[in-house]
Amino acid sequence: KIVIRKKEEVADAKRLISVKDLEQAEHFKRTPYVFKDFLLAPDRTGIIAEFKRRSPSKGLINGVSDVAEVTRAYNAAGASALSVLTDVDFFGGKTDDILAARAANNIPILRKDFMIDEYQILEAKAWGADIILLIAAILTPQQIIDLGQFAHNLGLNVLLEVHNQEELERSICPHLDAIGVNNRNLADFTVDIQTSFDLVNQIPDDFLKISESAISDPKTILELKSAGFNGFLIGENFMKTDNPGLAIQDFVS
Ligand code: IGP
Repeated sequence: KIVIRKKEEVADAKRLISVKDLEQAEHFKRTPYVFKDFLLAPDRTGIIAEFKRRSPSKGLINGVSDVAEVTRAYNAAGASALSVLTDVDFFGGKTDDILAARAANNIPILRKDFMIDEYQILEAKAWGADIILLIAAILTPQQIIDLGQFAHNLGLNVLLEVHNQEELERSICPHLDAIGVNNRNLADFTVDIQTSFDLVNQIPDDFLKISESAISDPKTILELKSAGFNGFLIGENFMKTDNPGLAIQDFVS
């Protein structure tokens, strides 16, 4: 399954590019943006807009759009942050997507991938990302502490993703900045926004609160906001159109 595949991927990557090489990359020196500053900025929407070519549940979503062009349009429409998939096999992502998004934008970028190893966090920093994702369903509480601390020591922001109360309770620790409730059940891919409403009050106020997946209506954002959410991760609703940049513009206006 996913963890085994990621372990192989990391082992392959390590053979090609050493930790030392990553640490010498140009972006490694930059100070990452502070996620909170952009998520809560009054002139931004709280939307974390995602660039995603394909997904395991939908197959091909968008095979034509250009990552620099789309992320620039997301940014111009008031996105608080960008989410860029770097998983190759399931999501059709690539390393260069983060580099291209970074070159085109001055807002935080989330490296959206299945993080299991410190090496991937060093990659994220070297590529110019600002936020990393830790998925509770595939990590032990100790891994979340260790990876979260490792990311914080590099100045990166940490987003923890949970699906239910049990994952939230066992995973919560001080080395996190934001907690995302994924409305998509990773086991069967069914989606239910209610997951967010059910969990929001269980998230301590010291963390930013983000609702992830299956958001397709601006009205839903208003409801999530009044329930206490600060951020809204949206991918497919924009990427499934011919022009994701135009889609976000319509969505926010
Ligand atoms: C975006 P959607 O339904 O708007 O395309 O969802 C995002 O939440 C989803 O891509 C996602 C994801 C993930 C992808 C949430 N958690 C973990 C890969 C890995």
